[in-house]
Amino acid sequence: MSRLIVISNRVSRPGKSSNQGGLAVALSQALRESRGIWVGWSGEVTDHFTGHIGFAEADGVKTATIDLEEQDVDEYYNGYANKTLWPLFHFRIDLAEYERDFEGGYNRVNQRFADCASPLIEPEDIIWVQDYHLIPLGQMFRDRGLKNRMGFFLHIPWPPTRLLVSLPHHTKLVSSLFAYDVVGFHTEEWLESFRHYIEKEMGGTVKGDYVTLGDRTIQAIACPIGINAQAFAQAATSETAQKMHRQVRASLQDRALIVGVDRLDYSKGLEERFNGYARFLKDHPEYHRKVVLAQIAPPSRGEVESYQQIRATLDALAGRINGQYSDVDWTPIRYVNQGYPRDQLAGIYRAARIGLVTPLRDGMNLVAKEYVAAQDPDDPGVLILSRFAGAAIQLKDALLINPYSPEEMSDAISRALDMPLEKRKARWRAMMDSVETQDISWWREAFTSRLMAAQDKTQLSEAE
Ligand code: GDG
Repeated sequence: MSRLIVISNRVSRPGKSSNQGGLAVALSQALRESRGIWVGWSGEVTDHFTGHIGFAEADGVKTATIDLEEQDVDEYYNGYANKTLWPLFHFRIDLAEYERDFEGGYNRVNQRFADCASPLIEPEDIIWVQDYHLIPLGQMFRDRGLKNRMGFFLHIPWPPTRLLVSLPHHTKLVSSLFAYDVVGFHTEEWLESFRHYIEKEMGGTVKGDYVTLGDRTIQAIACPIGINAQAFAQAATSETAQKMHRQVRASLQDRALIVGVDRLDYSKGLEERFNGYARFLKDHPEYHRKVVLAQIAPPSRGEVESYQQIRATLDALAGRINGQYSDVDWTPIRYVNQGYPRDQLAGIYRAARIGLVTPLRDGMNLVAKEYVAAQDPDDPGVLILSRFAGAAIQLKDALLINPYSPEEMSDAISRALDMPLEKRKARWRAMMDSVETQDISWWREAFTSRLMAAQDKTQLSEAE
């Protein structure tokens, strides 16, 4: 069995299993079984970059991490990754900042990853690079003579060509993807945009899954990420979850709970969600005092200005809506800027009659799937989901809405609250089937099996 080498911006600390995200769990299993290594930034900042690698092992998973300099973090992580690529890839060119220093820092840190990881890699290893922080890394490995099978997975959307061309040196960045053997996206829509760019902007060709640019042919595929559905469903009935469930229900006094859970990010459509909910309160006075929206939004990327702005906007908006509609014994929005451990979160999902997931643009969105997995099969809640989340392709039995329309959001909320049990069950069953079938192990297998098979074709063309 080939060793799997996973490389991502951050490495999830092994061992904290109950709090680990699905991705960490899925990758950990494959890493453990293949005796592989997970390589990434430690999250630590050092005065001078030395290239020192910190090795650790927990639960049978080996990790190799490097520390970065403050300038690296500013230019690569806060800069190019989160001020340039993140907004651009979420269709927000109005928020994207194009600074030469960011691009320079991004390339420098990718070179640092390449320098540190290359000596750890053996010829038979399979390399799997994760996400927009490390797009050019594969090319840098090839420049260092690595011939391994290499895959890349993009966890965020791929933007339309007309937006992508606003990025300085976009052709250089995109061509570097041709160093990989397999490049994966969550949905056909993102894959289509990628192919469009290659054909129209670069004169490449597409034949089925094969995309050719110059003398390189790679496979570009859609491979939707899932969650560990079984584990999540179990978490929702754990003792911790039940306790949380009871606590939340007791605080509601028979009111219906609507829940939102998102990193505090402008792509998640929180402002539009609050406005849609306000519209619901305006349109449906009969529901006053009968519903509560709990929005859990742990702050993220607080060093980036656009995140400080969205936070200030939401503070003001939640205050305004609560000011307008609250009573001394009822507050329509509970806006919470803290995170909860996974089991507690699962209990909150299960207590909620509606899961309100309304990103303006999202590669996939795992919260939608977690909400489904956490429901009580005998009395499931209703998922309201943005059409612009990758997850909408699979979760067709959610109430799909345009998150920019407060009216659609208002109508969907009242429809969900009025939905009879049998209809809720039927919709939930269909969604749960999809969440269970295309779960996180399915995703990992689907991608890595493509990557393993990719070698055959390379060998063939070398032999020809
Ligand atoms: C990127 C893409 C794609 C959130 N608050 C708490 C908490 N979370 C967990 C959720 C969920 C995860 O964070 C968020 O995942 P999403 O998929 O919703 O969004 P991103 O963070 O933007 O992820 C996205 C994903 O990558 C995977 O490819 O789906 O489109 O943007 O798992 O549960 N977890 C806990 N407490 C919290 O308060 N424990």
